Amino acid sequence: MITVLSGGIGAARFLQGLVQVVPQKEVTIVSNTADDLEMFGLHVSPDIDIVIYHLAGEFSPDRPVNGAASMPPPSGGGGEPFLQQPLVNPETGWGIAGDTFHTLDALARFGHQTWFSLGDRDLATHIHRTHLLRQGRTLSQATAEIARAFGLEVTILPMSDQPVRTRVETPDGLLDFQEYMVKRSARDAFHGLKLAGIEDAKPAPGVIEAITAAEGVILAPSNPIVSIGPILALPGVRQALRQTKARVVAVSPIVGGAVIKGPAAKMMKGLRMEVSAWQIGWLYQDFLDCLVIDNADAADRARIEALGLDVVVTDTIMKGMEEKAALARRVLEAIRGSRT
Ligand code: FO1
Repeated sequence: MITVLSGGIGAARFLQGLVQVVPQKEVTIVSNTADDLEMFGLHVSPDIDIVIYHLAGEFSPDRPVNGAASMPPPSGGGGEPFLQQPLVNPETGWGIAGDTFHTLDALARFGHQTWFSLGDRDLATHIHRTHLLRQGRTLSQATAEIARAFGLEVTILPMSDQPVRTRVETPDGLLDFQEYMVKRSARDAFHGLKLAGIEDAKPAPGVIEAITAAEGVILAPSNPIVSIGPILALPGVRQALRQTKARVVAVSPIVGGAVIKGPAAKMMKGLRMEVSAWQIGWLYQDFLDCLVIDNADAADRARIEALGLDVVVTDTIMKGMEEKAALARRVLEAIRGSRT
């Protein structure tokens, strides 16, 4: 079994590669839920949905999209179908491809806020999730039902069934994460964050077991501060990562000393951190076995090794399905120790 600690888009793209090389049934995803929000009384879990929409879609038994003829068959799966047309909107990386926004437009008439773009089909997910929660299901149970309805065989665990919410410290005071990120386009200076509710939150059922019983644990190339950070802040998670017999491998979200997309660089600088692959290794050094870094960061190798970590240098930019699968294979090799 492979367990992946996951944020949103970067993690979802990595997972598209992983499910090409590991059967879905052998993959457990622990998703950040500190970005969750309530809109129009509906519970929205952006990171969970981003992962579901990236992994759901049209499958075919043929080669992957962009796949070269020389591509070896997926290991272990023996005929796992390839995802040809993901459900996710390819332009944004969130929401559903081809979705419409009639409901949001109609809500604007009543004075509702529309800065968070919830498409009509996407809204069905949030309506259903909220319905399940009001019937008394936990977020874990609701997430499992939704993932199954989208035809997924991976296990998706929210990091916690209790609400944990990221609040960003800015010169204008504390802002809800999505207000900071989306409504105000991450323009405010980032002075730090608070995880509201973390004191009362426990890891969701199965999270600690997924870490301790896995063959390998992967930290996806996600924002270390607001995506992976909240998962690590839950009681017992860091300890489980330190104690597990599994190899723990992180994929650096840094490429050439920068972040491809999103506010991670701004947040790291705001916390007086270096924006570098080394800094990622430093943040995870107490439990990490191996850091996978991009070729563009190869100069950091010795500094990261000095932290006591193995380092794999490879191409981490995931342009097409083929590159995603190649990166996943490289990470699996790091777990199984065949090449570092
Ligand atoms: N991100 C945006 O930048 N603008 C949006 O309007 C927006 C809407 C949205 C709706 C559903 C959903 O699941 C995600 C959405 N996101 C949007 C992305 C999301 O807020 C962030 O990328 C994640 O929270 C960070 O992982």
